[in-house]
Amino acid sequence: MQKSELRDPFEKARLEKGLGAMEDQNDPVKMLLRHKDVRKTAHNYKTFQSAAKPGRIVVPSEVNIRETRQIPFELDPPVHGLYRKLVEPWFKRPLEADYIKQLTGQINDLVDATLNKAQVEVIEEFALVLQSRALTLLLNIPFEEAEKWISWGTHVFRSEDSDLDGDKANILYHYIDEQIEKSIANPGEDLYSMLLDSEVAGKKLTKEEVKGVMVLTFAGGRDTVINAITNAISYLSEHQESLERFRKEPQIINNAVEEMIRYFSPLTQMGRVVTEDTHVCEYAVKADTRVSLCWASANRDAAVFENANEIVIDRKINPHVGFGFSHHNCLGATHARQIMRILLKTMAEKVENIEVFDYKENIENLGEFKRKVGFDYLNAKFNSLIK
Ligand code: EMZ
Repeated sequence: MQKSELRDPFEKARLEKGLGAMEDQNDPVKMLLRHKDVRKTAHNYKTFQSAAKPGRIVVPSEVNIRETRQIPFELDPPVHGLYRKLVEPWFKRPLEADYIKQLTGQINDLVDATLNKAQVEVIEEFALVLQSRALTLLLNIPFEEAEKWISWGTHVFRSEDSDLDGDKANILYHYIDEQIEKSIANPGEDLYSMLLDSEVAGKKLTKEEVKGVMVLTFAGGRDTVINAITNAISYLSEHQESLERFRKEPQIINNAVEEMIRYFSPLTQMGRVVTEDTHVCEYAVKADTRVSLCWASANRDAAVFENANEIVIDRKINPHVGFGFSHHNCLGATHARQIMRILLKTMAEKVENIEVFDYKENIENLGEFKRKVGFDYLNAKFNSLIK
């Protein structure tokens, strides 16, 4: 078994029933496993809603540690569209030349500082640092602020002993409240100030709504981006030839990023709350229960992907749902894609190979399934191309 392999635990259930099941804090989840069903259900926001009690569509549910509604993620159309339209241009800034230049600079510096170090713990010393620094660009705030976020660790709601750590969540909520007050007192060019200055349907956003966008921005792109980076490093450690290919054929890097997102599926699933008695895959589901759209399973569906359990580094047709699907597709995807593209390019330019010394897999317990989503730690050395 290769250490970079992410096995597909859903195959049998996907083929036989199309459905899986898991318990979660007395609010069970029926998991949709087929690509077709996941996409169809993502479209049907009337029967499968996101605008339920804040935290309930997340698996594991965050209802006990969060009251703030994440926006636009926990809204349904048509209201969802009004907020999405407001934030969308901001979250497309990663396409701008200056943003790319700054992100490239950050990633170059970090890879340079990591090259030839005897040992690097890839999550804490590389992926978390990269994610946090890049987030300063997305928020358009000073680079130094990243130090604070790095000190929070890899997940804003999870700690080593608990999947749902209320104390940890409070650190983030207080921090965001403080930043909102600072931006009110002293508006700038940052995301907080832009939101505070915006209107939806002729009304200024409330502080609670601004907080909702900010909590999503901090929480949604943290462990997901960290998993994507760490899994990519692990993959490259076993596929030196891919680094070589990126050097010779940089045009395949964009395909490689999509393929990695498909294969890694950094976010396993996302829930919906059922609004009326209905059926999924011929099984009855009751109103006010939960289903989930299991992106990780859909992304290995052999009905859609040839050689679904392999990374085909230049895969051309790739309708993956790693960034979700339909109107809720990932708001941060443009930023995440740029991080991954620049990372692969920079690694190819500077790194000959990666040695992994030891590692521990991060396994999610999902009822009948166990899924590796990344690592708890990964100790490695990046050997430089130019000696
Ligand atoms: C939520 C979620 C969003 C949730 C796209 O995913 O990501 C999770 O990591 C957070 O815990 O609150 O933001």
